[in-house]
Amino acid sequence: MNFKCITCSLGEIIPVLIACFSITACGQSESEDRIIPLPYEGDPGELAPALQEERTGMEFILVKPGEFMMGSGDGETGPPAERPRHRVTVSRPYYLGRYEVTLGQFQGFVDDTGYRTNAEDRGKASGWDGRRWGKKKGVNWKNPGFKQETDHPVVCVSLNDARAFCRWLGEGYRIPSESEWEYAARAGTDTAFYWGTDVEEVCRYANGGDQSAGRIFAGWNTAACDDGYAWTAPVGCYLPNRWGFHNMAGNAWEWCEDAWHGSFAGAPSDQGVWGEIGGGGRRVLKGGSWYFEPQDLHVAVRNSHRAYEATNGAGFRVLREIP
Ligand SMILES: [Ca+2]
Ligand SMILES: [Ca+2]
Repeated sequence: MNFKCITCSLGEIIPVLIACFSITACGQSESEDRIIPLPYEGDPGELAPALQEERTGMEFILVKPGEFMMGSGDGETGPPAERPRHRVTVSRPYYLGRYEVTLGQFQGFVDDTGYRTNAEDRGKASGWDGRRWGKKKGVNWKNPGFKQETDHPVVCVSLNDARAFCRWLGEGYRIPSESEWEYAARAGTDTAFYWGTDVEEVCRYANGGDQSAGRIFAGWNTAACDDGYAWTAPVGCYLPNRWGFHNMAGNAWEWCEDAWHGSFAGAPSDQGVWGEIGGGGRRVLKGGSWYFEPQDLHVAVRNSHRAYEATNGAGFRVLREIP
């Protein structure tokens, strides 16, 4: 395991996990052999609280069963798409990535397989270029329109691309359902933000539209604080939620498998995907992105794109099932 430290604008030195790649042939199914339990002194018969995927260095945190209230509450400003708030029971434990998938991890997948993303095949992706929003020719994960390091979240990846990355990791890896995602993001909280109700704390927990962005992008309604990054930031550069997940708010939108519905009316009360798995219509994205105004980085925020669409604000996080 390799670590490096970066200096955030917050003035802190924070260790950031760097991917370690030992490339194996495409299509090999070695996921069980590649899993390394992280140090754990508990009962050997218990599920380890965290695992590491050896080839990529990705860390996964155990999410235990429970119940939660999904969507925006009565006192919150969320739109109709985040309502009605409804109870969801999570009956099956799972592991979820501690961080968004990084540019370096996605590079390892492409190096191993020769995979071409939807944005590369289509010759374009959508996003903000510093002056306007829209589709941009030549924009893709290698060239999102701004500088990234290998420990930033990969962006300009479609849901199809994210699914392909999961297949490469092996059996049991997949994109989470929206309820699995929001349960982990809330981490036992029921407030608008997973750090509480104070929007002024946003720069401690999330990379959103802040003073760094406001100095570059004229007219942005930014947070009063400075998180140090106008575009994407290294994963893990901000405080985690109570269960240890980083960047569930901001940095990059994260794909979920659920088909898009304009409200939660009729939503499932379990952790299953709402709609068929693998569909190509509009699918859900969660968590907001680096360009978001602070109040919009609340935990219930949701958006949608078609499964082939890519933007420079969206990436993904991986779930690992427990057999
Ligand atoms: Ca920022
Ligand atoms: Ca995120």
